[in-house]
Amino acid sequence: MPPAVIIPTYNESENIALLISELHQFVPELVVMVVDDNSPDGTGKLLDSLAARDARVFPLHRPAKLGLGTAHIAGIKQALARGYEPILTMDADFSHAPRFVPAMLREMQKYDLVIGSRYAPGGGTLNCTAARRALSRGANLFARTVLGLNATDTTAGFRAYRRAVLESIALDNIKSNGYSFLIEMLYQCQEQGWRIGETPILFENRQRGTSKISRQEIFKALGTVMHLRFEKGRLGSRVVRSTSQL
Ligand SMILES: Nc1nc2c(ncn2[C@@H]2O[C@H](COP(=O)(O)OP(=O)(O)O)[C@@H](O)[C@H]2O)c(=O)[nH]1
Ligand SMILES: [Mg+2]
Repeated sequence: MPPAVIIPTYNESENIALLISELHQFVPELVVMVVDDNSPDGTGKLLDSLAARDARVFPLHRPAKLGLGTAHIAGIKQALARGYEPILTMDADFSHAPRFVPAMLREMQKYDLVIGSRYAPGGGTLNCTAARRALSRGANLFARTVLGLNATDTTAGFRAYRRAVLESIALDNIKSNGYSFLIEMLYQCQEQGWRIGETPILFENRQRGTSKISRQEIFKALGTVMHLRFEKGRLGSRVVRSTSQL
């Protein structure tokens, strides 16, 4: 089965067509599953017209903005049902550049989960404000320290998962959204003992469209990390499957 990538979108009409075409330049067989939350800017309609011309494009429409985490889960469930291997996730805004996908796919020969990482040796960020860089660094330090995560980039949405990894996680028990969803998924993968690797990427701030991650989500992420840590302490070494309501 071919690999698939899941891309959540909310108002990404300026980016998505270009991104899909660039992805196919690097990985022609890639199935692109885009989870659109009824974007007011017409991203969903654009996707339907792309899908009519290209069988590798697979739009999933949701009725309203329901959050990044549930968008990932909806996409993952579809990708699992359709048998794709491996299953990648990335953002629509070119912060995760298609040119890094081949290296991530190559690393899947060694790992069960590969993270496109800003903080692995050779990685970095471009055009990000000092505030955003500090926020990302702080969130990573916090998640790594509190949960004992080994990866350097714990909030990155640029990932490649082996199917078996996703099948091992109780997706319906994951309630968190936004950044906390990504931390929670990584935590579950590490707890299950999967081999986790990182490939360096240059993360570029978006040039088109606007960021949708709110300040409120950042605070929720802090709460989720604390909740996961609490559960871990309470359950000892048992695998934690039920998770935060945050
Ligand atoms: N389907 C869906 N996609 C979302 C939602 N929130 C953000 N996204 C998408 O998730 C990706 C990351 O969001 P972005 O605004 O770039 O976050 P930032 O880079 O952290 O500021 C982008 O592709 C967004 O379009 C949502 O509620 N639903
Ligand atoms: Mg972004």
